[in-house]
Amino acid sequence: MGEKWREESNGVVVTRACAWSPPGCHPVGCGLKLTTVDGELTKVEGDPEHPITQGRLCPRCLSLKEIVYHKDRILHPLVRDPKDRGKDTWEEISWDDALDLIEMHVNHVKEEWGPESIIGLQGTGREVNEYCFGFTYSALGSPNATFTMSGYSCYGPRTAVADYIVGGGYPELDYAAFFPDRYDDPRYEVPKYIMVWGKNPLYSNGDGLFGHAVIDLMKRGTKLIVIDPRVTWLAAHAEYFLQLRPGTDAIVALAMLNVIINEEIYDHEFVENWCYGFEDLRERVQEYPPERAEDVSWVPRDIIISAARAFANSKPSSILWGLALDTAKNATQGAYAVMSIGAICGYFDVPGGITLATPSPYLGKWQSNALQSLGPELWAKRAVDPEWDGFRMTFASAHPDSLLRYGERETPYPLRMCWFFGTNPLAATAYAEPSRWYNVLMKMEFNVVQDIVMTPTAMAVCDLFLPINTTVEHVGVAYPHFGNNTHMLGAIEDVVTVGNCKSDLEILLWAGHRLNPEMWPWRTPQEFVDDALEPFNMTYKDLQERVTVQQEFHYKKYEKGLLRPDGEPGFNTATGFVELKSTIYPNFGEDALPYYEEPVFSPISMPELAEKYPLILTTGARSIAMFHSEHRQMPSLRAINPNPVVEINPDTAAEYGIEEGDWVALENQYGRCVEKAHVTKGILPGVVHAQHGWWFPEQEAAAPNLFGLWKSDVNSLIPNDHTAIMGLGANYKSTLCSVAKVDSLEG
Ligand SMILES: Nc1nc2c(c(=O)[nH]1)N[C@H]1C(S)=C(S)[C@@H](COP(=O)(O)OP(=O)(O)OC[C@H]3O[C@@H](n4cnc5c(=O)[nH]c(N)nc54)[C@H](O)[C@@H]3O)O[C@H]1N2
Ligand SMILES: Nc1nc2c(c(=O)[nH]1)N[C@H]1C(S)=C(S)[C@@H](COP(=O)(O)OP(=O)(O)OC[C@H]3O[C@@H](n4cnc5c(=O)[nH]c(N)nc54)[C@H](O)[C@@H]3O)O[C@H]1N2
Ligand code: SF4
Ligand SMILES: [Mo]
Repeated sequence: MGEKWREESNGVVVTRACAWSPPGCHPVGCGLKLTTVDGELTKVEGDPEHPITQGRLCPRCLSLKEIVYHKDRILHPLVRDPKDRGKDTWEEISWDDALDLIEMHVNHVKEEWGPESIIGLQGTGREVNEYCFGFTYSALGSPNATFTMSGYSCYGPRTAVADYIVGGGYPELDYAAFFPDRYDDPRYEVPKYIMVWGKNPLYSNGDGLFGHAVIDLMKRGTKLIVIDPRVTWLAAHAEYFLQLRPGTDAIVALAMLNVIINEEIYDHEFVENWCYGFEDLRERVQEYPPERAEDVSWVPRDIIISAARAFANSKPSSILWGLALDTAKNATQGAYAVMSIGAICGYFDVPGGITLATPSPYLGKWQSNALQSLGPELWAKRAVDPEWDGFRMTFASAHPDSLLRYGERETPYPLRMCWFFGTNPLAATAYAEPSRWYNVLMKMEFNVVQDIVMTPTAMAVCDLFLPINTTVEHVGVAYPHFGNNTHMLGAIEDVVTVGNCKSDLEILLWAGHRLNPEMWPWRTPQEFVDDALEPFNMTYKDLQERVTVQQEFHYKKYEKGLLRPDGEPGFNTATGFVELKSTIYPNFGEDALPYYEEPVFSPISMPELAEKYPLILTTGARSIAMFHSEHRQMPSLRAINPNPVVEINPDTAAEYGIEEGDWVALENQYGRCVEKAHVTKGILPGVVHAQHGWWFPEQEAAAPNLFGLWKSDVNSLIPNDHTAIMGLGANYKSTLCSVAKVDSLEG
């Protein structure tokens, strides 16, 4: 230990820093050692002194140099006449002129239609997301900022469950991330089991979790229970593998609860002292014996029973819950059932269990001031359909599916300007049924995008392109779980400069200064970050010198009055207990207890449709080489994943005359897409898994091709408007399709 944050010798400078975005990643804040010579990045290595990643990096950071200096990067602001959308007629413009244009259009749309006609759209949890809602509220003056996945179905359902049921930040695997000595800290205990539920952390490192920690723990004796329709690496190394039909998670979880409750192997003391509604839950789970779960989910009852027993009888154990729980229609019920398992086994906030947290003060004050600046009248105009009170009460955000409908119907008000903050949603990423969004976006007066490369979304519908710099070109702070369970803060560094690119924050500061100077007083990103770090008695400079600062942590916070704002013991829920029976859900027209609901489109819910589209389609399991639609230009990464891949079981492939490497068309009542078949026993017969986010930067940019946007667009098969009652959940990982061999990608 003890290496300095920066060392220089003979003109070679080595800087230790943390990564976030761009290129895309969640705030894992992995440790980088960046070598620069004469202002040029010459080497990227893992930082062995980083407390969490300890020198390890995934291929995307290892190939950072390719991205930083890639020829496709946009190096100057670009503008195009809105009449020319889809044409490659971009022209360079100065930053000042770009800001003039923004000011003009924002003012015009506000005067003509009202500020609510401006919308701010974010994608996944990149750094810009921390600023873009506040910017939409306090600079653009609109209440309509949102994350554009149908049913807000990434992280949203899980955080709603965390808030309402658990009342303790985002519950996360305890991997000793808070402790300098990590696994050797005397307070820590290695989990006996980790239940990996609908997550593939080795590839995804989602939301701030360093996924490789699971392997660290396996080396120390942890065993796995994996719930996934595909045989991932972790599934192949699991003690129990529950290979389920996509979209049936809730029934598997309810059957595990059934076993744990009926066999009396739950933590009686925790349930008695800290849980509300246990008897009601006991009654509810009687409806879900393992036999019924087997029929529905295809997981053999014996495996459900043995996995439930192993988990409950092995203290401490933990749960990693992933995106597959969000991207189901009854997301808030599936995730609820899964967290209830953790609760009744007594694994919350114990060493080696499931960590809970209170919100991090980083940026909190600024975000809340920005929201307040809107005023109640404008806030009331936020696009959220009336039946989605659950959403309205939970998220300081517009609802993406409501916004789409407002845009389509032009009522109660039209949408006229869009600002894309780090999202490429037409490219089979955030949007379901993307062509519907395309039509709405084409009606806008003016669309602005901040990105690093020309994307299909920018080429199709944007008028002003603001080029941003990468994670090694600007100052910032990485903080895992976006403040919901933050084990460390990490310094993002500006070690090189490329072109005339600016950081997201710098652009927003400039634009904010023009549009609402009172709310945007900061002159530089560093000033802004210094202010945000004030609650930590730290400046950016202090963080830079320390590189990472681990946060303090206490186990069993519920016993010590550390979870609730009133300082009383208990959980930060309405009752003060973990709510095994929710006191809030019924207010939103939702059942107070977890239940199972078939996916909207499945052989059981739609047997006639399934005759035409007989296969179950799950999508978007992460590729290690790609972050959603990103990285398709990078030679080292494209070599790992050169084509869009659809995984098919050998039996299913034989039935349809498909062989390894064939191009195949997937089709359903919503749309069609072409991908390359990978025939593998790693997926259940009758189920196919298709990659998402595909476009082809090497193809023609201009419309109608738009970098091949619509060719491998699996999201054109995913329905919108099918969220659950609370407005949370969607169908990205469970719908129906047919498969047929075609000649080529063009097929
Ligand atoms: N490399 C890389 N990393 C990423 C991203 C990326 O694009 N690339 N994206 C980031 C984002 S935004 C997110 S949200 C996270 C998500 O990361 P994760 O939470 O890990 O989610 P996925 O990788 O989408 O899916 C995880 C697993 O769910 C399985 N699965 C599919 N359908 C079902 C189902 O119905 N039930 C169950 N139980 N399992 C199912 C898949 O087979 C897959 O193995 O990753 C983040 N990290
Ligand atoms: N079928 C299917 N579709 C899915 C999923 C699935 O599992 N299946 N997963 C979904 C999930 S969980 C999510 S979160 C969405 C994600 O959806 P999006 O976030 O829209 O994903 P991307 O297409 O990668 O868009 C990100 C864009 O922002 C740029 N970018 C990267 N970092 C930054 C940054 O720091 N600042 C700025 N300004 N730009 C940046 C990138 O170059 C890229 O063009 O996709 C969803 N789509
Ligand atoms: S998860 Fe991978 S891409 Fe993301 S910061 Fe860590 S090493 Fe980099
Ligand atoms: Mo996501």
